[in-house]
Amino acid sequence: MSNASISSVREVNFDGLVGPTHNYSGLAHGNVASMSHGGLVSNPREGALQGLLKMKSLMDAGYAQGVLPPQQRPDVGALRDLGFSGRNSEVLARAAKEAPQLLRAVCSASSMWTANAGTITPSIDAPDGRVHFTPANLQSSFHRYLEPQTTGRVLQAIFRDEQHFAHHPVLPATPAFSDEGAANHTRLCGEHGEPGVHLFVYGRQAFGEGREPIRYPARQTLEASQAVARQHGLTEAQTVFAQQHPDAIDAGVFHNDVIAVGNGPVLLYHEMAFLDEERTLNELRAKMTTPLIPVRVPLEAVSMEDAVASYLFNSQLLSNPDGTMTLVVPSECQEREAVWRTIQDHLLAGNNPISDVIVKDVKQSMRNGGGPACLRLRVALSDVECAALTGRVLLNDELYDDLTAWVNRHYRDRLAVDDLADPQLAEESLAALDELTQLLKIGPVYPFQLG
Ligand code: SUG
Repeated sequence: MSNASISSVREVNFDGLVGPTHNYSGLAHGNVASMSHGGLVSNPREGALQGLLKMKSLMDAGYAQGVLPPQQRPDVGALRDLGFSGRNSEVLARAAKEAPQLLRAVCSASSMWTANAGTITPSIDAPDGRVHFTPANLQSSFHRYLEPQTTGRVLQAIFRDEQHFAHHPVLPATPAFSDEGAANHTRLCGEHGEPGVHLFVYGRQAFGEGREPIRYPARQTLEASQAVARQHGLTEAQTVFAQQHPDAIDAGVFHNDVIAVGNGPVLLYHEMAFLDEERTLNELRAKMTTPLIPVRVPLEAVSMEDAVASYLFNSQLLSNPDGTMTLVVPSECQEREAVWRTIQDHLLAGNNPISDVIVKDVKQSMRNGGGPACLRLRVALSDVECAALTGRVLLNDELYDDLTAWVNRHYRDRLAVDDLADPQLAEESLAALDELTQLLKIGPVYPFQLG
């Protein structure tokens, strides 16, 4: 049994810090924003500060906020594994000349999107009363396949106490078990401390028959979702597996969190989210112990193009103490009239707990296809579990000031794709990360620190 009491549990959003090599290389196939912004000059400093400001404003509004560090980039070790040798500067120079796509991939700051870091089951739902973690293998693209090892070390460093936290191996990094983590997983419940039902949304079946997208890849398999549920000890009564609509994937919805968001008993979703909407809702209703509150946005209100461009559904839906919920949307939602009107007339004025909206500017991330919800990993924790965290990872004013100063000290305000081979950038990045692990007090997690 869990040692968490219902009222002491709250959701902590762990946002990923934008790393010093944040750039626009157009690496993510099927992610319309990433594909269309490839080649732009990025501003890593602005990206990191935008992320920190989002965290700070949510902390100031009373929500529990955590932070996760970025990864070691450029990943020179990955280039060495692919046959490049010599000093670091030589490896980078050769890769830039002979395989620029590989250099770009090993420089991606994609770990900022911590919704893809892994899947989490809170202790109340797990048979052993511990919080369970599985880092996502992210095998569907090379630049993201480089993340899980460090992600696992970071999660184990922070959620270190074995009495409260259990860590599982990354699923086999092969197409059959393609796993993109919490971006395709939603826990529905009453209060966060009450037992929940886990909605796993997959894009295709590896070993079964079924429809698949034609244009863009389905990144999550049913078999991966089932394996994660098994690792965490979730039963049939606690899980619903639903297929994402293949037409939505083909329209640029590469994760479920680009077209649906849930919190507590509320499921806010677009008509095109699920292949079998009725069966999905009915199964959720049958398994949940509290009434489901579906908030459906029809195609006639928000087109697929508007949904993908505005990232309306990549909002955070946060619980307030009075039972209402706040929707945290990217500023792109204000720029699309139909979307803004839907927020005002359909969501805020509708018969549901959503009572207000916060608009955040996370444009540096949005241009790579990452909105407010992509930037955070949700972990429901009791007070006791929060107290068992290792490191200085829960945001307060002092940590915010320290991180802001750290970004201003180390980050460039301009990074073009051609700058990625600059050996100086690699050195700057390592110096920044070394300082960061000390600042966060999480110990060594990066390959260069582990020798
Ligand atoms: O995997 N973009 C990410 C965006 C992930 C958004 N996450 C969620 N929806 N949860 C991706 O497509 C682009 C990186 C680049 O081009 O450097 C990128 O990987």
